[in-house]
Amino acid sequence: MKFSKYLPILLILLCNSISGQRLVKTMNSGWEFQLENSETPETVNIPHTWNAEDAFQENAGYFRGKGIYKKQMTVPAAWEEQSVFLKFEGANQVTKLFINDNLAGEHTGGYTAFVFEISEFLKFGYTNEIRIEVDNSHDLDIPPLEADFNFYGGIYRDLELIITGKSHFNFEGEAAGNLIVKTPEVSKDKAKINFSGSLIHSEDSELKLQIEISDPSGKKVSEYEKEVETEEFSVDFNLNDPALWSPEDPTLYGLSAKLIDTDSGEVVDTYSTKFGCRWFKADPEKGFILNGKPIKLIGANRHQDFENMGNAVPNSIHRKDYQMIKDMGANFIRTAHYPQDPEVYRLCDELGLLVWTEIPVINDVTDSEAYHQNSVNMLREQVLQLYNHPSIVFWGYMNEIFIRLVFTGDMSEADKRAKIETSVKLAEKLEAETKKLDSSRLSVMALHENELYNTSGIADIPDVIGWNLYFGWYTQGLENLGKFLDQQHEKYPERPILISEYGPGSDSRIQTNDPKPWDFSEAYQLKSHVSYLNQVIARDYMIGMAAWNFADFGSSGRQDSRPFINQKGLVNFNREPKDIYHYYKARLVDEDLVYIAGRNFENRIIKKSEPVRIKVFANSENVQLSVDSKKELTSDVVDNIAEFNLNLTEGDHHLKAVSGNAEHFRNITVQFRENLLDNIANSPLLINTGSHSDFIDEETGEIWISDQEYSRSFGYVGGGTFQQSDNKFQGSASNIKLTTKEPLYQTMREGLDAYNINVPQGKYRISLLMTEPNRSASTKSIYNLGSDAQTTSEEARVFDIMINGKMVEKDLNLAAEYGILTAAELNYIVETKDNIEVQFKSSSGKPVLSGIRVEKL
Ligand code: GCB
Repeated sequence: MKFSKYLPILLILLCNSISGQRLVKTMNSGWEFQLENSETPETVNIPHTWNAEDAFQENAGYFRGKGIYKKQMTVPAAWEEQSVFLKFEGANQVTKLFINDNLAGEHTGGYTAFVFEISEFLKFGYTNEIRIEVDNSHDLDIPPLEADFNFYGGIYRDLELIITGKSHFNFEGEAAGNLIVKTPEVSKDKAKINFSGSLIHSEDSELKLQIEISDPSGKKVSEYEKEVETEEFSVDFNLNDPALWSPEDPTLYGLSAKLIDTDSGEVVDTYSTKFGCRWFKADPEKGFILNGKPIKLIGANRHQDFENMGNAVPNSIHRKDYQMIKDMGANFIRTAHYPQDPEVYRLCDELGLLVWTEIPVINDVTDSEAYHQNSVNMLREQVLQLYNHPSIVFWGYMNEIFIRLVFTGDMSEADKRAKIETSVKLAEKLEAETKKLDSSRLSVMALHENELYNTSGIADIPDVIGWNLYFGWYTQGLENLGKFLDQQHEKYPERPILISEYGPGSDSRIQTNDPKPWDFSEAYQLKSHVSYLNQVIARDYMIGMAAWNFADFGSSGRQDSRPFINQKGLVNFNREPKDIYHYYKARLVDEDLVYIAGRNFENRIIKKSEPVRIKVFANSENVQLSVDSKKELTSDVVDNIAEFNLNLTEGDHHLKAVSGNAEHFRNITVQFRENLLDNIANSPLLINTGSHSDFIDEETGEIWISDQEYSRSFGYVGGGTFQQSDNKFQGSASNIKLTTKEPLYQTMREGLDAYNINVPQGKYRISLLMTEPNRSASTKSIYNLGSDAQTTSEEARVFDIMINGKMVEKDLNLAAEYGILTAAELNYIVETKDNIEVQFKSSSGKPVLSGIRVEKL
């Protein structure tokens, strides 16, 4: 065969090219994994976390401890002439690497990369055992100490094996193999570039360093070649008329470097990176200035977890998220509350998103040398690893650092002072370290709404201040936002400020035309974001704003309308957009756009006298809406919303909205409340008692309509909407056990006398949905009331229920019989001529009713 005579040459070429290039490959697949407390190992792939499920389970307290990963690796004999490294893009939070039972490296911190050289531990030509122990136990010396998100444990980012020649670029230290490209001077005409780093020079070779810079089109624009004399290098380049990086035009330059063995000509190691040319500043009067032009930063925060995956998400999800953020028209992202996957920053460079990245020093500080040092290490790793990304403009190092202090009731004044002192000291260290490593970017910290940040002086430390502001949610009044900002601006005129977080929780299952704070409706989320956008855009001094949060995310301590999830996302945990995502799009993108709101509100069950309220998001001056291909209505667009009040008949209707060149369709169904009982033979009457919102059952599509007072047809008699005393939430913001329809049970009518339903003659099943909302309610049954009941501080809630005069529950104590915050559904069969009257009579405390279903049998 002709081919065979070339085979040796081919092999030589192949071996050369393998040994000549840096080889990088993932080591993600096929690990044996075992938690320290489990008996049996399982096989897993990286990215991996052991908390994807248990962080979302009842009585959370997800597992925080040690997980052990093992793998056999056959190491070719030829690698003895190479250097071998393992690179972790991230593992939460303390990692120990053992090669053949020898400790090869140890790292603290869950959100940055680290590299261990393993050459000296390997048996070349043999099978080697790799064991990795990762521990996410709570540790008072490691940030974050506590926060409103889950600290999922595991090797949750890619793991790479890297093979280079004996001489190679340096992997040691916090940069984890990153070599630094600086752009110390950039203008329209000229950019100065500096490339620096260090290398390991094996004794027996002469080396040269070759560097090439390519422009955004890939064309070589500059090069450098020199014998290596020292292990440190620093090379300057000049570019004329540089292409400037910006969100509209994210142009990237390339830099590639080679280490070449001078004698053999062999490339022993390579390194490549992208960088961009831009300049910027934060002006306390004019806001953010990029390449000489003001730009209002508008975008979102983003957590890194995803439904059913925890933090162990593949790069494809990072890509999807950032593409969605860009498509929304955002130009800004805060990677709250920690450095994210390396892929994230590559994406932000490429897509054109300005970035605030931060280290996870959140809520509280430990006054220990180790905590301070770990914080500094995290900061150094963040800056040195991410330095080259032109998208990054802010280095953040603290979030709401006094919140634990403010909310801890029993802290002594001396302890408070000590806490403030150590926090300020740490901030000073972190600021100094940031500036030492990178004086070209802006330092920033995020504060919660409290004057302590000003009085303690901590807010004077960074270049820029971000306020996390929840007016209209945690504190009263959306309109108070502007007042607060103006006061701050007036008091601290030299301080550039932005809003680093804002936004209410929302749940696609909760729909209303009458939104209220804390109702978790999509409508309130819209109302709140419109108001924030208007108030910030009207103020030139504001640098910008970042919504909290791009997506719903896991937080095991939370009990909102979906337990264990923070629901302030513009999109759901699975990234399905909520209405508000489309609103931002209409508000921020340039091309024609129109969207009929209410993807989860297509069934409108309204009073005959009420119009059907339709909101259309658009970015032109007006919107044309046609209904059933006939009526054509026009409405002006105000704040990117056109509103239509339609008088429609019962049944299905087809809506078409047109704005500029864009169109959007939605089918809606209208039913009149007055007719529901006439139709009860076909569909049960479902009422979300005690709530002004409709609740949509995701499993069945059934709609539990908002409550109404009885005049005729159906409704409550007496009582009020239940309001938790220590909480702004309408109803009880608590996980309700034994149901997935939490909001239905969370809201309730309390102290009612009766519920009337004027049904036609027949036989019915009445279901009463109830829960005891009071966490400390007495669970003593009525039969024990008396001497021992008096010893409990809480009054027992005990009541009778009668249906059409017949006692169906005597002395019902929900807490005693079904448990506190537990869903109870009580069903009764009733035959009647024309009416169902459910009466409630209290013996102690107020009766409650969360929902009522009337079904004709
Ligand atoms: C904040 C925190 C963030 C929380 C958010 C919230 O201010 O910085 O971590 O998730 O509020 O939803 O309460």
